[in-house]
Amino acid sequence: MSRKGGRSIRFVVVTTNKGKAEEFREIFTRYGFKFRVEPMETPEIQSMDLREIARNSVLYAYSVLREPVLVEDAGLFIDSLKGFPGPFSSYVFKTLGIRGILKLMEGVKERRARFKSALAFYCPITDSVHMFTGEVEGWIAEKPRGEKGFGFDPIFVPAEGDGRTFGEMDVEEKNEFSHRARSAEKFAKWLSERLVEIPPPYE
Ligand code: ITT
Repeated sequence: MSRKGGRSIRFVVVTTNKGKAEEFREIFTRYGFKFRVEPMETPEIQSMDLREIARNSVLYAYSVLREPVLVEDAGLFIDSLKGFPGPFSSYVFKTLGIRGILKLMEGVKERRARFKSALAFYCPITDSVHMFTGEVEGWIAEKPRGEKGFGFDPIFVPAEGDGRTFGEMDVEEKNEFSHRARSAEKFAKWLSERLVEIPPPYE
């Protein structure tokens, strides 16, 4: 088993996002997994469903890398904006940015929001995509706070926290609540339970 015996499938985490990579690293190192991060761009299909986007990207990544591979797609869903920016979060972050979102939220009292994560793992041994999801509820702060994390972290306050934004938390703290930590922990537990016999060349 991967955790006890150190026996684990080698896999590749494909992401261009250094913040994400750091969060995965903190979790997967705890499980003793053998993995590397590949900053490869994958085409993102247009879909309202993060799972469909992640599934498509992981199959593309596997077609290039030919190794067990993990891709995650995430987004910020704001209730009063009917779930915007959701699957468009990456594009909206680069265009409107945090300021743009705060502008759209000016004078809005209902500030509930959630981050969602869909993690897709393609396993050549089972020849299937295994999907894991995670969510965190919270609200949009009035002003950005904190320099840590990435993306919309400075304006997201997790409901289970102490009022600080994700931008004010270290990776370990963010990983106690985050959407990504939740999907990654589900994946990590699933993988730990299955790794008994790993055929070469994947061990
Ligand atoms: P890869 O696709 O290469 O992994 P990306 O940054 O494009 O990197 P996503 O499409 O999954 O990743 O993420 C979309 C955007 O949503 C991301 O750029 C951030 O702006 C935002 N986002 C996702 N997860 C976040 C988080 O934990 N904290 C803050 N913003 C986040």
